[in-house]
Amino acid sequence: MSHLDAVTDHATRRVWTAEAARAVFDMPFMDLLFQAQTVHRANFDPNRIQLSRLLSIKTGGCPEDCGYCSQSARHGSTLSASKLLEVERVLTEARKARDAGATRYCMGAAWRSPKARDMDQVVAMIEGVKALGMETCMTLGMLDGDQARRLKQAGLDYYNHNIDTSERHYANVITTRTFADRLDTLAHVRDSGIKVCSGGILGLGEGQQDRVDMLVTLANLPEPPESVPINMLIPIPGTPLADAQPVDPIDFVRTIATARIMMPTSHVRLSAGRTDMTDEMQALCFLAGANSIFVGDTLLTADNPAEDRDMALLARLGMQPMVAHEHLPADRADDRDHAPAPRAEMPVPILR
Ligand code: SAM
Ligand code: DTB
Ligand code: SF4
Repeated sequence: MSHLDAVTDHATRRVWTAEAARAVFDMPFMDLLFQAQTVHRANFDPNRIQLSRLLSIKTGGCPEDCGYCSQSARHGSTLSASKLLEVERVLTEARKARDAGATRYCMGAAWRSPKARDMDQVVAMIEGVKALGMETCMTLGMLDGDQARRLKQAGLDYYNHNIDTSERHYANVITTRTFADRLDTLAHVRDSGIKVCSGGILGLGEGQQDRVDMLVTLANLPEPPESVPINMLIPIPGTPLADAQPVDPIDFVRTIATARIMMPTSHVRLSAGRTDMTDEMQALCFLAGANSIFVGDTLLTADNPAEDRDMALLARLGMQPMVAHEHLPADRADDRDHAPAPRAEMPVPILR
């Protein structure tokens, strides 16, 4: 995309009101899915999916009190804390993930924010994983501007930092930092030139409007995130949300579809919680516009579907993995081994 295109795109981009977003979320389910799939096809090949792999590079002992998390030292979860992994160990794991078909390697640390003494090791991990030909992503907690620039210099492609829920509901889930802190880090990441990965979790005791408002915040950022992970809470024994009310699967699919319509060119990732979803629910999420998943038996600390089960599902659905750096619609102009997706007009739902 040229600079002029970027400016035009920004100038013409729709600013979402909570009311307009809620009207999308509340559409009859069939209209919502049809519209989401149409927007999806206008921007992506609907039969391709981006595969990311996660590794916890520093597990447990986190000083934050996120009510959903196994890694907070403030809850009664049984997880024991470990030190930052050696670079070689990370690269061995990344090589295995690449050989199994993952194109993006996401490294997560249970930190409030990275310490100065850890930065050299983190930088070496980014450089090493990049040298394997994979896209790199990190999620290390809050960053200041200098830290974001350092990670960018090392070659980091994406930084994951979720807003998790609406501003209204945030303090019911996390008290050791604010929603505004999250937005500050996202601004540092964006300003440094690293691509933004930001989304949230459903099942934190939020209402329908909180789900919609979370998407409004993401879609109305100065630039929407390139990646939007939508997680379904994995209830962790010992955490305050261990017994939270499960999410209605239809509401989960509605949230994915609304994210697709509001952020047409972003990758929407069907993230945590897939072990508790049927194949049919996952297929509905893909129909609603999700086009990325985490593969591999473990997320950070919790289970993910077995790799052979995922590959069988993708094969049954006729879905092909994307290649590394195939993430923005503009990329599709490149000579790829697939035909470009047809451009479709936005349908007008007929309401009687
Ligand atoms: N410490 C860093 C931070 O919070 O930004 C990075 C790691 S943190 C585990 C990454 C994200 O995983 C969280 O923001 C949250 O959205 C998601 N997550 C954590 N625990 C989860 C759970 N039990 N179920 C679903 N998603 C979860
Ligand atoms: C995201 O939105 N989900 C991933 C990734 N970003 C870092 C993490 C999911 C964590 C699930 C719980 C666990 O494994 O502990
Ligand atoms: Fe720490 Fe991140 Fe877990 Fe919150 S989500 S407790 S910041 S590891």
